[in-house]
Amino acid sequence: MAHPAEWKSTSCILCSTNCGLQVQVEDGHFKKIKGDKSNPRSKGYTCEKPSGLDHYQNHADRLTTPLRRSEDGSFEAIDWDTAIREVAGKLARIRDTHGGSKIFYYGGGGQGNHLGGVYSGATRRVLDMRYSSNALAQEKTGEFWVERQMFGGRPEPDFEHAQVAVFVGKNPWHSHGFDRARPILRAIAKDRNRHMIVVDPRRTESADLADIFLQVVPGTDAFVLAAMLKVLVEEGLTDLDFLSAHASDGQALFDVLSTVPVADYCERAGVSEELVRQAARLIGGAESVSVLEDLGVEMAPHSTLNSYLEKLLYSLTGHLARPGTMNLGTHIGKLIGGGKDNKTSPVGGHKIITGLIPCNAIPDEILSDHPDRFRAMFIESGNPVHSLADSPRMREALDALECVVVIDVAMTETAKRADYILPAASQYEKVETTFFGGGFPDHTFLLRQPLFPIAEGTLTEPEIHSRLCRALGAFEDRDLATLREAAQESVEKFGLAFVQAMTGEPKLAAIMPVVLYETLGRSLGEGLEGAASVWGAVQTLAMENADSVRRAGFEGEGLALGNALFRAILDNTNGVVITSDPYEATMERIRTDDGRIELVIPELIQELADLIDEQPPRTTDDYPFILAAGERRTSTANTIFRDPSWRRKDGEGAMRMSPGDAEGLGVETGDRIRLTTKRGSVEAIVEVNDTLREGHITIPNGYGLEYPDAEGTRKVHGIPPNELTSSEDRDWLALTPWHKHVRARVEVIA
Ligand SMILES: Nc1nc2c(c(=O)[nH]1)N[C@H]1C(S)=C(S)[C@@H](COP(=O)(O)OP(=O)(O)OC[C@H]3O[C@@H](n4cnc5c(=O)[nH]c(N)nc54)[C@H](O)[C@@H]3O)O[C@H]1N2
Ligand SMILES: Nc1nc2c(c(=O)[nH]1)N[C@H]1C(S)=C(S)[C@@H](COP(=O)(O)OP(=O)(O)OC[C@H]3O[C@@H](n4cnc5c(=O)[nH]c(N)nc54)[C@H](O)[C@@H]3O)O[C@H]1N2
Ligand code: SF4
Ligand SMILES: [Mo]
Repeated sequence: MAHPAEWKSTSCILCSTNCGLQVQVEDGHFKKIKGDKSNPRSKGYTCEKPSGLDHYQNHADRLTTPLRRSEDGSFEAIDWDTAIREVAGKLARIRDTHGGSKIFYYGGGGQGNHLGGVYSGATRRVLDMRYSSNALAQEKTGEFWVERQMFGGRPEPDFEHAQVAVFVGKNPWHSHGFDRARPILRAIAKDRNRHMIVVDPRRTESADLADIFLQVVPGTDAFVLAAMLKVLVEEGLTDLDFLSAHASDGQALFDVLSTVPVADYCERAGVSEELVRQAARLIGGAESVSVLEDLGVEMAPHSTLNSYLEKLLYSLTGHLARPGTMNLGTHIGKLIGGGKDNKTSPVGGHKIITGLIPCNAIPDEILSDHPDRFRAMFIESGNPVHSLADSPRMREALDALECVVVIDVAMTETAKRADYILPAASQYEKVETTFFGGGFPDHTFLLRQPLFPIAEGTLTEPEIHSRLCRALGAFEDRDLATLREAAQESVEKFGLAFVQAMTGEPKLAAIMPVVLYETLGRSLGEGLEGAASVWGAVQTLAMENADSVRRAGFEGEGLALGNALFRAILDNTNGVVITSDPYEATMERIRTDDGRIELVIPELIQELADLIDEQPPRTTDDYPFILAAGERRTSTANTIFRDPSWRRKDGEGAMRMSPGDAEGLGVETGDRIRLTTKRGSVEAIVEVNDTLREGHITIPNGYGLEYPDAEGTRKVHGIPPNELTSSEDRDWLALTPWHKHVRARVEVIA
């Protein structure tokens, strides 16, 4: 008789919110998946997508052995010892000949796996790899740059309590981006005292719930946002008391805003001036406002300027540091490099923001005869050939490198170009977590524990990095004896010994995450070794935010406080509140030079002033459409699912087009068309869709992966969006690609 399977806690890995899940597993498969009501963040909520998670855990493209490229270009299976020895040898040779800065690191995590990136820190130090990047540097670095200047931190919205919710180029119904998005959107829509404003060229599922929907001409958000800010100033809706108490002198900004022609800018953006004024009045008059921007304005013209104007909406109206407004919370772990934003890329001289080289610059930093060009690339948990702009050029760049090493779970478009592929255990076969958005006033954290045994032939990232560091001569077992002994005794003993080692032994300090893994990690129990770096992260958190940690109910001084937190994280597999803050903490966390919100960013004020000379739209006779290349839909989850059979509908990923445009071309839903940009041309299937403006077309993200079909023939399923994009259409400051704004042509296939 079968006994009832056990429910285990974990979380979804398909988007940044990482909703809590309860699952049953059997024979290496997910059997049942449901929302976890005891998860403090998601409280039982999930969307429709995690039901497909077995397609991530089990699929035909899982890697099961290290692979090495042979002379004839094919891959041959090699054992782990050979793989580690050769990878370490090759990369060390490049470091010793040309310098470690010529080895470029990319990736480090997806939506729900950020520990691999932490452990890579050790390998990077040993190889002296100075430059790195990841997908954030093709979406969020412009926003980060603005936030650093204005606040010295990253304010997060509180839509659960906001009276007015504003979404700019963001469709939370499908893309989420905050906990329990759909119930919260519905609650706002139902409540007559609460309001939603959506700025989007498409009448999205979120826009359908909005009180004010500004259906902008694609790429004109800067005009709309400038007009709203002008109305706020003109109609006396800014919060002068707040500004005089907390903000810098904004005269240079107000001078430019005073010249904004509201009616004219609304006309250029294709929206009603009256609606724009109403939206500004709602924001100015509300008790609380939260605002969220995303790819619709970041991957479009005036990307960084849009981020600045969006942040001015809530800053000028004083919507910070209260429930329902924008707040600055605590952070655990690191997704971005530290340091000041004053470095530039070695070849192109492009701004490195939050430690990340702009993704759009990567090919140019390789395909050059500049002495400082990158000569090797170490890629981990990222698929840049598929996900960065201009896939053909990215392939060319990878092929030009002396050595490409990829750590992944799957044979991806990127792995296919590698010299060595190191297969990783899946995200449900090891301890993992996300460092994305923790929440305010309560910051929750969930450490996922393994659900399945590690797949045969694979290793976890901490183990891979540890072996690489060892092969590179960074440590030997005898260096770790004292720490291992201490760890066997207790976490407390270990903590003291570790602090001593980190201050007294620079050799070990350089590879801190791997030392943690090899010492504390080995004492945590089988399968939990990778949790060791979380101990380091919580100690940092507890040191920097002791009061916040205590308010969450933890006790102790110094290391003891962090140890208490670490234990709670190991014990509470459905998540735990790690810090708790009063709203005043937000103002104290503003880390600009003078502790005041900086209203003036000179580079962007100039761009704002220059808008006056720009006449949208940006289409041409050859390319009369604006294509948004990479729309989030119910059938997309980046490239986390490779097996196309996870999709219940929209199998090919249709190109959406307005009824008017379809009629003009004489096409109907299901017809095939040819979609062409200056960079590439693909066939697509049409979906006539009345949520689009005329002249605007969209294709989904995450499609176009190669995967065996029913007969076992490898085939590309749907459109790989970046065969159509180019890396030169981009923001001047952060180099963010304009994926939502690709000029295109559509032709009927006879
Ligand atoms: N289902 C699903 N959810 C996901 C993901 C996924 O792949 N699938 N990916 C996750 C990731 S990595 C991210 S970064 C987020 C992204 O989340 P979002 O940014 O919300 O997703 P998108 O659909 O790419 O773009 C948002 C909106 O921008 C609009 N837009 C296009 N052009 C313009 C414009 O010129 N102006 C304005 N104002 N809007 C415009 C689009 O119509 C769309 O509704 O989603 C996350 N969530
Ligand atoms: N044209 C266009 N391009 C876009 C977008 C768009 O809207 N339009 N969106 C962009 C955005 S916002 C983002 S965030 C990127 C996302 O693009 P990527 O950063 O490339 O991210 P993912 O698709 O999440 O893929 C991450 C990789 O991690 C691998 N992986 C999964 N689990 C593990 C694991 O446990 N260990 C290891 N080592 N690897 C693992 C997967 O197989 C996959 O290869 O795409 C971007 N590309
Ligand atoms: S909202 Fe995101 S994290 Fe939550 S269940 Fe859906 S895909 Fe998973
Ligand atoms: Mo993203």
